[in-house]
Amino acid sequence: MATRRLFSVVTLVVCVIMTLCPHIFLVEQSVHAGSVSIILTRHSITRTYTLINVSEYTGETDYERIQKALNDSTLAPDGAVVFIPEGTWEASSLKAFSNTTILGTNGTVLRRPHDVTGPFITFEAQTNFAVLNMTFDGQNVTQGEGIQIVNGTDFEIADTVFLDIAEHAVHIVGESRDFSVENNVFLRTNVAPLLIFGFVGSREVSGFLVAKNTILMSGDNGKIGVAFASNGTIIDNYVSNCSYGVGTRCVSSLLIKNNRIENCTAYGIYLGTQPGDVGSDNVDVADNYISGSGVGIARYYGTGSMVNITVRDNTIIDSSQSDIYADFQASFINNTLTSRDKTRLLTIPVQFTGNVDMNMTLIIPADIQGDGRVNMWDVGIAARYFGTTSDSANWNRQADVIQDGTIDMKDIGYVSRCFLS
Ligand SMILES: [Ca+2]
Repeated sequence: MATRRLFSVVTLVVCVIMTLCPHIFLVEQSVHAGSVSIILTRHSITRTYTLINVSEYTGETDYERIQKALNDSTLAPDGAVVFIPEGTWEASSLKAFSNTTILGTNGTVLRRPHDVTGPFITFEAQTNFAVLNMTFDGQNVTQGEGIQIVNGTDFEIADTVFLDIAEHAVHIVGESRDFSVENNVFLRTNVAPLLIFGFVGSREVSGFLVAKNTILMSGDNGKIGVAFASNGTIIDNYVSNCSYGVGTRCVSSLLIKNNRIENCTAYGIYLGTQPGDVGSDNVDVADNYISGSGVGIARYYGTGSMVNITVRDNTIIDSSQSDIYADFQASFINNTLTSRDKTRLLTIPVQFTGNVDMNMTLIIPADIQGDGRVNMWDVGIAARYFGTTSDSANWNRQADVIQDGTIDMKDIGYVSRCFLS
């Protein structure tokens, strides 16, 4: 009880409702009379949290007031909700702790002081925490990060707005596990605004959900980035007018599904691996809509192994260069693309079937002759141009099925395999 008097706080009961959905949803934004309702679905038990209202703390700066409240959260017997009321608070470089939910209301703005570059909030080696319903205004301070989480477990970033943050608005690194980043808005946030990054050479970040986020107008390396990570889902996000939609490096057991990616200048989705990486495996890219990219989907960089990669049921259209730039082995199945001309096979895919252009005509790269089938005629044409290059006077671009500028055994091999299969 002495602890509670110290806080000058209200004890409240947080309703916990079990569902299969592993997220927290804020269902009521007002905090008054000791009642806050949070449906906390990551846990299956009812918990009593201590409410700590930052407005009850004094200090010379907003930073001091908020940090005092966060420090007191460590004394709460069963965890705390640190509530930051409506208004603009100038604070950055805050440290936050386990068993703490930082909760704003509509109109709670945390604004970075112009001369401070540290992350707004850092959680380091903490567990069971959340940031909900906040707005972070980075004021474009160079190198300023948003929320930085190092080796965190069991946490949630949701219903939060990130504005004008120079780099890594949400930065989750190290061995972080079991978390979700959901229903946030990122506006003019550059340099990988939503970045999940484990240790180079391993995949220690694991067990994550990135869902229903919106990332807009982030033209300097703006993207959802996931690297050295495993067992994750990136679903139902909207990325528009950024550099990339979703970028990955060295991932395992990742589902990239039902995202809408529009007008990203470089790549809609890339699956990079670079020397020294352990490569990527078991990546399922499904049901995404990618429009107006430079390149719709590609490896983009690296030579690490890629195993069991599937690109299926996506709509990838109106890319300025290629919708599919297949510089990696994968199964490309049932995708809708702009046209065959926007389909570039740079290596032999495991499978390329059921893909159609916008007229619903099957795209069959091995059909050199163009009669809708792959047969001996196509093998014959490839053989006739064997050894020619794009510099040759009699160059036949259609016969360069594996589009590397040379008609060689790769082309004949691929056409033969399509013919025989
Ligand atoms: Ca070729």
